[in-house]
Amino acid sequence: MTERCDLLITNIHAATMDPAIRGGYGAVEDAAVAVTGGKIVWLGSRKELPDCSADEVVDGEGQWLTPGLIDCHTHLVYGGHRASEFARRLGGESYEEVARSGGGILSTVRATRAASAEQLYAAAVPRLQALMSEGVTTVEIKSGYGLELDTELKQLRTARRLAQHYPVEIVTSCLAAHALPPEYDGRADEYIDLVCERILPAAAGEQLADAVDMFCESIAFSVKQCQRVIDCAKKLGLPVKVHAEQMAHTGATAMAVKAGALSVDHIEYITDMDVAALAESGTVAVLLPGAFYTLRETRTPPVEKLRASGVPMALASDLNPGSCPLASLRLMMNMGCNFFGLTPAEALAGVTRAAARALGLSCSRGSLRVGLRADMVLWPMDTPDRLAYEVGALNPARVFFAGKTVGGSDVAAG
Ligand code: DI6
Ligand code: FE
Repeated sequence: MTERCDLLITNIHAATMDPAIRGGYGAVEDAAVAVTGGKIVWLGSRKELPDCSADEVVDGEGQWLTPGLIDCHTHLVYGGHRASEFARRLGGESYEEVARSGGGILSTVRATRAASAEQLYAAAVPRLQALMSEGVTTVEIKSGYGLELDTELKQLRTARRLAQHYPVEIVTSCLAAHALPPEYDGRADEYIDLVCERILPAAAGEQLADAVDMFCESIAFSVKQCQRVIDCAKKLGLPVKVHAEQMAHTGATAMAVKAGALSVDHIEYITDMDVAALAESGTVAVLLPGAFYTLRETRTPPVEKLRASGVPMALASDLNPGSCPLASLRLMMNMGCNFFGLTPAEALAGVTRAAARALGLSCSRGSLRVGLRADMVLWPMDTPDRLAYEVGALNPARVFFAGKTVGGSDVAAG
């Protein structure tokens, strides 16, 4: 480290989430962190901190510093809401029944097509702000409520625009293969032609998509159709992610692993063979307990087997108007423990290190290590176990985005 740095944070405990440091949190107690040019340039025990001066010094007052949280799976740009569908489901109809009767995703497609770019943006802002207030510094946002060229691009442009106005990184996925639009009823293969020949090339051409996602499920697209989407993404040079085995086993995970997908998401119905295939791959298992909870599912993903096989497990909100209208990644950490049996340390790894990997971004974020971007959160707590344990009152004291303070109660207090 040079003697001068932009920011020095001392008197903290660091939950680095660095697997090279022992213990689930990669904890360094009584630590200091130095930042220059938006990146971490030194991190270690405060006693070993070299002589240096800093433009800004923050006394962490014995609080814990974690990596910025990463929500690696959201659908947070959409029009309208589905409160009436919530009532129908409470009355006993299933998610699939509502979807098959023209509600569900297609109801949001109608509202998203009808919304202006301005309206879409305005509706997305409070959802993004809710995540950011919890220390989220990177958010993945999917399209998938347009299902035709213009609206898919409108959604992706809205996601990009959010990043221009808020101190957060937005990563986009084109999910044009989310549902069959009504105008293609009975012609799913022809819709996949449209996705591969028009929508994905246009999204890639305008650099609006960082990845390609698809919904491989009986109410959406078959493995064969999804394979065509994967082939197209590969030609365009885009990585893929797959909504897999959420409601039944379809073979989506095997397909995704073979394609070298970044992640398989949901995976309540994966088999032992799928777990073994994931363990051999670089593909991350993304767990979405909020959708499990909202749909009142009973089948949980096989966390013990995933853990025993060493498959990295990310946790995300799946924030969307149907299966998870819950804009809280902290709540997902709590649900990941209570419903799926994650440990609190696994829950934090799930929204940091593993989430970065699920986005193909582990070279730049997801843990506190020299060389990574200084996306960090200072929490007023005496143990990081509290992050998954409690929700609502334990909030960031300070949020750093690329080394700049962008939020937290310390800032609000002035
Ligand atoms: N799986 C989900 O959980 C969301 N999409 C998907 O493919 C649900 C989207 C919605 O109901 O609007
Ligand atoms: Fe989803």
